Amino acid sequence: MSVLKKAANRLLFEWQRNVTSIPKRNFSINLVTAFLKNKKAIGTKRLGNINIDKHAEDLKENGYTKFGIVLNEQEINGLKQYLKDLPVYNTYKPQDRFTMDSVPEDCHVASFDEQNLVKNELILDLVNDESLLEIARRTLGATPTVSEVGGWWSFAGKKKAKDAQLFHRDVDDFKFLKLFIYLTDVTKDTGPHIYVAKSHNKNLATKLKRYTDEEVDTLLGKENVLSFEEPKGSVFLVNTYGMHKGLLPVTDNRLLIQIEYSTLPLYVRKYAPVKLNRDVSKLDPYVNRLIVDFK
Ligand SMILES: O=C(O)CCC(=O)C(=O)O
Repeated sequence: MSVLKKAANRLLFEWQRNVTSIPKRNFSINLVTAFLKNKKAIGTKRLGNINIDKHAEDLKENGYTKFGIVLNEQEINGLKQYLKDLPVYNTYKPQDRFTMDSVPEDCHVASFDEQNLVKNELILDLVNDESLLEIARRTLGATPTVSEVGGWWSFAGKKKAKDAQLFHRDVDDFKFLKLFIYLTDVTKDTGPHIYVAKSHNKNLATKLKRYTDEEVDTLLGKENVLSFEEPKGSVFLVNTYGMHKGLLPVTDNRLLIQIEYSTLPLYVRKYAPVKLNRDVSKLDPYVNRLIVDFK
C-alpha cells in the first residue's frame, strides 16, 4: 500500500472512530453518501417475499427489525457441521487461536475466521439476499458494502460479563447495520442480544464506553430495553449504533452468524477477499468487493 493510501486510511479510521454524537454522524453520513453510489444491488433470493418498506421503516423508527425463522433444521445442522471443525480465536485476544475442543477458560467469546465463513455457500447467499441489500440501501442512503462477516460462540458458565457483554454503542461507520442469525435457541438464559429500542436516534450516552444497566435504564429508559429471545434459525437486523450488548449466557452456549452492511469499509480492518469455487454471477461485485476476490 502506498504511503498516501496508508495516510488516507488512517484519517478515515480516525474519522469513523471519533464521530460519536448524532449531529456529527448525520453530517458525516450526508457528506459521504453524496460521493457514493446508490444503485439497487443484485443479489440472491434467500429470504423470499418480504415487506421491504415495513422493515426499512422499522429500522428507521426503532433501530431494529425481525424476519422470524429463516433457516430450517437441515440448514442449521448443515451450518453447525461446517463450523464444527473450523479453527476459532478469542474475539478479544485474536492472537489466541484454538479449536472448539480446547477453548481456554478465560475465553468468553470465540470467533471464526471471516474467510472460512465467506466460503460457505449458504452464508454467502444470506449475505447477498437482494431484499436485505435493498433494506440496507434504503437505510444507509447508499449501495451497501459488506464490511464484515462474522460468527462466534458465546460461552456459558463464566462468572462476569465482559467486553461486548456490557452495554455499548458501535461506531464502525457513520451508518451501518448488523444482521444476526441465531444458530442455537436463544432464551433469557442463553445469551440474548439486548437492544435499547430507538436509542439509535437519541443523542444521549454517546461517549464511547461500557455502560452499566442502571445508566442505560436512567438515560435511555428501562421500558426500551428489549431482549431478543428467538428460536434457532431466526434472523434480525439491528442498527448497533443504538445501545446494545450480548447478555452473558448462563445455561448454554450461543452460536450466531453476523453480517455487517456499511457505507464505507471499516478502516479499523485489513481485508483479504477470498477466491471462491462457486458461481459468483449473482453476487454484486461492489457489495462484495471486500470479502470476495472477483479477479
Ligand atoms: O453478541 C451480541 O449479541 C452483541 C454483539 C455486539 O455487541 C456487536 O456485534 O456489536
